[in-house]
Amino acid sequence: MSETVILGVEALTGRAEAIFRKAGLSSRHAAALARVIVAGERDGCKSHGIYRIEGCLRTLKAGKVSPDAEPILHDDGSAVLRVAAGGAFSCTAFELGAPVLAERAKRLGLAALAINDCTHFSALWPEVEVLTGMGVAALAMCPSYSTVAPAGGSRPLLGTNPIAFGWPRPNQPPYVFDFATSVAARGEIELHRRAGRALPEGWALDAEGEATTDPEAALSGAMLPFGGHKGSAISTMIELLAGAMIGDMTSSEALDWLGTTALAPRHGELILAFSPERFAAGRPGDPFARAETLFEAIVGQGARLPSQRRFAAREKTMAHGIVLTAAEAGHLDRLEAQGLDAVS
Ligand code: NDP
Ligand code: PYC
Repeated sequence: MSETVILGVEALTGRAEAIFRKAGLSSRHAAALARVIVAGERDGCKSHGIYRIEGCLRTLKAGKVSPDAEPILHDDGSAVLRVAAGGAFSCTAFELGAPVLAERAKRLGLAALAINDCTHFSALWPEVEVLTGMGVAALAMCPSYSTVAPAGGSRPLLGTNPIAFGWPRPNQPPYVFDFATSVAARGEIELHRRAGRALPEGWALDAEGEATTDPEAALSGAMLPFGGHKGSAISTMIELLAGAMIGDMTSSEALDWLGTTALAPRHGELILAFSPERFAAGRPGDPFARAETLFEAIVGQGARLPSQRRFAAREKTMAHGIVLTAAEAGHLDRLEAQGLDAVS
């Protein structure tokens, strides 16, 4: 086998979708899942790319996610929208709620979408990008399952709890950041383990609470929050807003329910959308023009904007295809051929 295999975005999406359909997912869920996973590969975000297919299949096989529940939108006309995901993957629930959320934010200035009872394993930037594409600023967050020690602690309690923000920019890609509130996403630790690479210092503790650079020890120990007490507090806020407040599971409850971190976690998600025009109305200056001044000043110092690397990766893969290693391509072949039998 050659060292690498190159696939177009459409071809890889088709293959991922076929794997999910063969595993029993409805066409709607299979297509939405394939899109978000291939977007990760396309944008050079390996921690939420095709390696996640296996975890999705494991979760399906364990009966911990519905293959076909249809999301249901609950809209009482207020600023608070809900989508009940019915225990299925989150992507279709988001796709159903997003246009209504954007419309409501434009009408009221600010609106929120709570997604309940979903299995959520994906990056958040695909979601905030959809919303910026609809002309609103967006802030998305969700818990995960307990794998991160609070600052000053030594045992898993918080999740890797991602938070993402997007700001629409005229005639160019949006300003987007998206990160785990742990030093790195858990997916990064798993990728280090698979590659036999040591972790950078400061990412994790072992099961005895000692600092470790061994990915195995980190996976059975505790990850650390980014920025010490600051990341720990933001992560706690996410447990409160996107867990307790929306009546869904916190990371610790999600782990109790699932019983393992080998499967994708079930919990809720909170997405806020803002209309910059509505907030700025009657005040001096155009918010979008003022944002551009800020971005230019950042870049003017030689710094880069978040997502700049991702957008560059996207441009490259859209032109030249997605490069998979021989191991990744072989893994995909195996999942395609064996379906749920390929996973334990
Ligand atoms: P990274 O640390 O890789 O990146 C975080 C953000 O910072 C990105 O927007 C990135 O942009 C930006 N960035 C990185 N370096 C710089 C720089 N030098 N200057 C300016 N901006 C920079 O992300 P994480 O490992 O923390 O998270 C990876 C993904 O994991 C996220 O997409 C997150 O949603 C996902 N995740 C999902 C979870 C879930 O439960 N669903 C749980 C935890 C994480 P760029 O991409 O361009 O480098
Ligand atoms: O990478 O930390 C992570 C993660 C947890 C759940 C989905 N992704």
